[in-house]
Amino acid sequence: MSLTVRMVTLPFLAPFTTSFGTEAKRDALILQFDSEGVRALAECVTSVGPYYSYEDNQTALHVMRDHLARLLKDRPTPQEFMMAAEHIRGHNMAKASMEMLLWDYHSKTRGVPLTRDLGPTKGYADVGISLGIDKEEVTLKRVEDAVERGYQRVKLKIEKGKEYEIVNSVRDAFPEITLSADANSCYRLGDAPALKRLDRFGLIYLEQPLEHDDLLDHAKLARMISTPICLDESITSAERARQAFEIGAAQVVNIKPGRVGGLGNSIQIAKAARQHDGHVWVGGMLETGVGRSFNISLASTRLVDYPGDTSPNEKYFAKDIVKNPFRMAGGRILPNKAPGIGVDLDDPFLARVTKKSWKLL
Ligand code: OSB
Ligand code: MG
Repeated sequence: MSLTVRMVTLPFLAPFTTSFGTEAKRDALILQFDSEGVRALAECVTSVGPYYSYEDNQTALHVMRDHLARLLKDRPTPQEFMMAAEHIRGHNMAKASMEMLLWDYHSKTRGVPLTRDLGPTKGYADVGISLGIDKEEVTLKRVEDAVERGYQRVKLKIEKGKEYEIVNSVRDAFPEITLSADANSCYRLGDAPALKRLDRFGLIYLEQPLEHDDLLDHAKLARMISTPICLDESITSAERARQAFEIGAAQVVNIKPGRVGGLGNSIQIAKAARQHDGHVWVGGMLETGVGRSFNISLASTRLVDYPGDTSPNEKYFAKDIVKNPFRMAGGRILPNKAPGIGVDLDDPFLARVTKKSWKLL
């Protein structure tokens, strides 16, 4: 039995800018668990710094190495692993990477595609695109390209003070498309008048306008604007999802398995949302094809009803570490059919882009 974590660096085709910063490359932690002839894989969604959340690659490595790795020795189920890890507060991304590793491991052990183990499936994921902040003409070109490629929804990253002009110009050029905006927590409740001005653009939702851990002010904002609110950062567990829907802080939830501690919690959150007549979609963290494959399996379940940020590998990387990148057709991506996540690693390329590796078991 062995557990290896590799730090893999892949340059982005174009820098990705959000209200919290710009990333030019992905430094991904790729986990590999080998046991009894089965090789399981997963990806930790942390990045170089604690900007999207308090976790980053270094905290995740520490928590995995010093607290979580030993829990894998008995090859627990994902549920058993999460129970054993319950005494560790937070660190959902570190936990999620191992939880997902175990989903892949057990699905592969039984020779079943991961999608089948996640419950009733649609058989495909509906795909939207997330566009980073850029100059107006660049954004307009990217939207045009996305529409041509068949993306079912376009999400624009926005920043405080510049939200109106960018949404206005995209909406003006594309009156019919399904459009959303993601603030990544850059506003406060006092900015409600500026956010109310976005109501006229008929956005399908406004994603995470207020603080990364807030519910209450989102509930207040929801009563002041007509655009539905989608929460991303604020939803870290099924309990938080239930609370958010109960107080009217959200009508939509962006589920990222990494943020919420894995696929088990993702499914619980989706169920909580649907019980409250909320909408559900699967987000992304600029993952390589390894992390993406989990998202696409989750996005294929019947619990997910809105297009997600699950664009195919080619959007971000000239070359991915997987040999079988996802292809999108008609705005949909089919999950892999091979056992587990069904991803074929390009081992020589992986070795070339690996900057460092650690043996945790
Ligand atoms: O808020 O959804 C977000 C990327 C990094 C951090 C946060 C977010 C995002 C994205 C990218 O929107 C979505 C993708 O992976 O394609
Ligand atoms: Mg978001």
